[in-house]
Amino acid sequence: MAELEGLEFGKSDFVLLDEVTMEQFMENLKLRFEKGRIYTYIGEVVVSVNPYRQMDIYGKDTIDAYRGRELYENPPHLYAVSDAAYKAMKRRAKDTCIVISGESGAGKTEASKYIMQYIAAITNPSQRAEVESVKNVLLKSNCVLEAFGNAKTNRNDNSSRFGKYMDINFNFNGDPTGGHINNYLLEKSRVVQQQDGERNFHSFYQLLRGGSDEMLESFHLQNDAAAYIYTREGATSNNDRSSHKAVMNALGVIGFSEEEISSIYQILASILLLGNIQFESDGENVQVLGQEAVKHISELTSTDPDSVTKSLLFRTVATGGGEVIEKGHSEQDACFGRDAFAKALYERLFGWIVSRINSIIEVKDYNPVLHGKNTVIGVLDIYGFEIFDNNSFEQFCINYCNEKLQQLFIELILQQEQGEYQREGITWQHIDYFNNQIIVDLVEQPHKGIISILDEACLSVGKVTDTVCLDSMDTKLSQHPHYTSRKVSSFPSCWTDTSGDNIWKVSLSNPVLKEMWPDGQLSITEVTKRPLTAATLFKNSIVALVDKLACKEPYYVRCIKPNEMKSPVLLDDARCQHQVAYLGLLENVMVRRAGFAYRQPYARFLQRYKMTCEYTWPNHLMGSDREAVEAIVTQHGFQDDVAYGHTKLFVRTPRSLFSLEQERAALIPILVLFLQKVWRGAL
Ligand code: AOV
Ligand code: MG
Repeated sequence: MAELEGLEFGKSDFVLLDEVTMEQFMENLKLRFEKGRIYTYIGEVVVSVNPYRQMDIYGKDTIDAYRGRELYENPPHLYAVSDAAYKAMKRRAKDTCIVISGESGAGKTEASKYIMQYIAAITNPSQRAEVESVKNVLLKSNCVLEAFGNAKTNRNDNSSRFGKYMDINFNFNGDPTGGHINNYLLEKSRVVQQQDGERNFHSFYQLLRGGSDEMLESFHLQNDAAAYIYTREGATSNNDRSSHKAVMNALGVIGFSEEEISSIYQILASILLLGNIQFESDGENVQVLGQEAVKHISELTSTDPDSVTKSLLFRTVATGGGEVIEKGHSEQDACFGRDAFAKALYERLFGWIVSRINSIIEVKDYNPVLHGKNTVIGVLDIYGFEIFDNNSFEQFCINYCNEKLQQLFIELILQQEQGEYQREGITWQHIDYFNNQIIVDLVEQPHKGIISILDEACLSVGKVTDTVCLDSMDTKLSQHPHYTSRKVSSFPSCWTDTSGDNIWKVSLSNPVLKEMWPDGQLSITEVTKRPLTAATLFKNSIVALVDKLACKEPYYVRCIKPNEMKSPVLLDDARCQHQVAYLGLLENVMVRRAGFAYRQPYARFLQRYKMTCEYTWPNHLMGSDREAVEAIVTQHGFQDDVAYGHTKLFVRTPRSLFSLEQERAALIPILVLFLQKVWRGAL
């Protein structure tokens, strides 16, 4: 609200626009971007534009300036909302969450890291060792998860290929005591195939470029990404070398043992070797080409080479009579099985790393009676909305997840406004907005939605093809206003995740692999019972996530990607308008302004503006703060522009406060002069 930086930097809150139009919104966004002001508020929501350059706004001085301050006391910043979430958690014992959204490359992951760094910096002033260690693990976990869960895509060089929700637990002192990470659907298809110009997960290149000669030799690897089918599309870089070091260090700091760390890299190496295995067929029998690789994989995973070969060439099927027989793969099926197995290995490895981190940071020995309420701040950083040349199953899931979060944003922002007006006894005017519930329903409605329709199609008897999937959607959804028929590829296999029905009959002695496959066999899926499809499992996990977020006090960061070129100087109008529109930012401004643009507890308002009124300066003699605030408002003549709530003053138009701010700004130098004279004894 306060124009702390002067108007040459544009308006620090979109609520202050003269008119809420796309033109004015864009003009302000552009002006601020050009002036290096990447953050702007809509009330308590932070709109962030990716600067695509290093900004000098995250240092210790900035952290100190924001620590413990109110939102309007400083220019807009991630730190201000982080502090607001932290204060709500600490002062009011509220569980809060910070939800970061925006499309791929808009700056979500960077924002989530700054938020965590801020929280780490402002907590544990007494430097207690156990709290420092928790903070360290939380911060270092980012480095590890990025290595294994991020990759270069055509939209973002460091794109998150998994969703992450991290809870940070706090004790009654407001110091972190632990945390928990939930991960959502890793894009495992990337392990075996990438689109042109993209890379596999960073971890592979880091190992190949950064692993020591001895390490690579013992893994039977060459330090050349082009030598492996799974990584030959992307090249390694010097960054991979330094990142490898950082990841090894982070794993150690977090508390992974030496054995665990080598197992992780052994599994990565096995996946690379597995990808190079080829098959040949003499028309009848299929053979593995290159027994050497099989031997190396067995060695790295501590398994028996014969059973590895057997698992690559045969699958177990149940006959009509209930007998279980082994059936030879065709060459194509063998390739498919190999890739399915590589994907499963990587997915399990990633899941295992997350659960290992969780076991280290989980809050232990917490006694609520002794320690008071254990409160939580959740930080959500998911994969952003994306459209590729060929959108696949994973994009369907990613984009559905983004729709769900948009739905939550709509509900919570409106709910919050309404709730606040109700609590304070104020009536307000309703605003229309596009409710994307219809899109969410199209995807997830029982029986009628895409997930139900495809579940039914994919689990039916007989051969399920992409055409079968498409036909059943076309038949049932062609009347839906938001449905367009699009060609799909590889849907049935991804959808059910059972296409690689294949149990690797390999007994496990490697302890990490044993933990990854607690059932004792390297089974990709269970063949005995009909499992939930991957799509339904994903939907269930997202529904659970939304429930988790909905019961917390939310804070929002809405990230905008300024251009497609990663340029620090270009703000592409059309691209940004599109994002402003689908993020519902104009509606957000309208809702915020519909009733009352600003609200402030009486005491705070008084503290800030008491100098502008003779009845309140230096102290008021009225019965209550509310009466004192009434005196200020009346003296400045905007009594028709406000409403008095039970604990807060509500101001309808920004203009009123703006004039008050200007008066305050004009008075400050006079006041300073006055105080200086008092100190010098001149008065
Ligand atoms: P994302 O998380 O929103 O995309 P990132 O946070 O990875 O996007 O940001 C993409 C890139 O933009 C980063 O690697 C940085 O180079 C740059 N960047 C973003 N924010 C900042 C900042 N505040 N300061 C400087 N550079 C920044 V995705 O994970 O693809 O949806 O799935
Ligand atoms: Mg990201």
